[in-house]
Amino acid sequence: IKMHTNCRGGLYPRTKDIYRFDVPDDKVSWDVEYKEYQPVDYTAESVLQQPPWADPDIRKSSEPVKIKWNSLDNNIDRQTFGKKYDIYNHVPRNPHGRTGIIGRGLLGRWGPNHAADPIITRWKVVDGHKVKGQDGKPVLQFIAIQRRDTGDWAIPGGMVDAGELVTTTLQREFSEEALNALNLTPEKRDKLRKCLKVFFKNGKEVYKGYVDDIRNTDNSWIETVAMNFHDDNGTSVANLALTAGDDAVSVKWLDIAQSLKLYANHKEFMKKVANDLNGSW
Ligand code: RP5
Ligand code: MG
Ligand code: MG
Repeated sequence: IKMHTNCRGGLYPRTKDIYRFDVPDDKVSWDVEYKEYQPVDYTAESVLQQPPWADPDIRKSSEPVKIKWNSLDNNIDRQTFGKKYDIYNHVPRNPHGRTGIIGRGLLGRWGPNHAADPIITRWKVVDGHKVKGQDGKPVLQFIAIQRRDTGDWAIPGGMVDAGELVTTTLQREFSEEALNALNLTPEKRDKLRKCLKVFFKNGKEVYKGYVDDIRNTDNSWIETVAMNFHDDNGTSVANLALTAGDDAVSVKWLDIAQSLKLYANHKEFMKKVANDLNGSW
């Protein structure tokens, strides 16, 4: 199990005064005793209001809440891609260790919160020729969005809605964040959906598992499925006009290279993509 770093230390996102309890590297693992550990308890107001994507505050409710941990709970997927998570004090415990904060923070679900990340790639072409990187290999580009919340560049991913197929989430989030589909007329949106349906048929799994996301807590964390959709001759999605939408403020084709700085552990996914397609890194 890899140690998380983004969800440790400092101010919790979108708060003014919620600071994570310090967790040094050697105290991350639950197997190591940490007597002084006094994590802050924080769940955002937007989560406590219990929108459809959020669970009830099970620690505070008077009646016992029946949640099926580590399983498909009606249409909510509470399974992890890793080993089964443990339940401590009635709530799931982050399998990657301490984060300095308990409760759910900005996340709706106790335990895993499932996301999907569509990685759309093409070759970088200038004057009809593929551009080569320092390692002599052709340079790949992917569609990146700038996140409204942190300002970081990232994959246009998003959370899987209850009962939603991951293939649907991948297309929906890409359309919303990189093509601003939410602002299209229903007719145009429908046309777009049909076009994307074909392109999204040939996906390759890049990553499946825990995301080192700044929102993670001791009881709630993000897991994702990252899929690569490659437009090899640049004739399909590579030609779409990009417009940022929803929780994205900008969108553009970014060169895939080792120097990339991306949100969460998205850079790790890009390395895998470069390797899989034999592109420059
Ligand atoms: C990351 O946050 C995932 O990898 C995915 O890209 C994203 C999902 O959250 P939202 O974009 O919906 O905030 O952890
Ligand atoms: Mg979104
Ligand atoms: Mg998103």
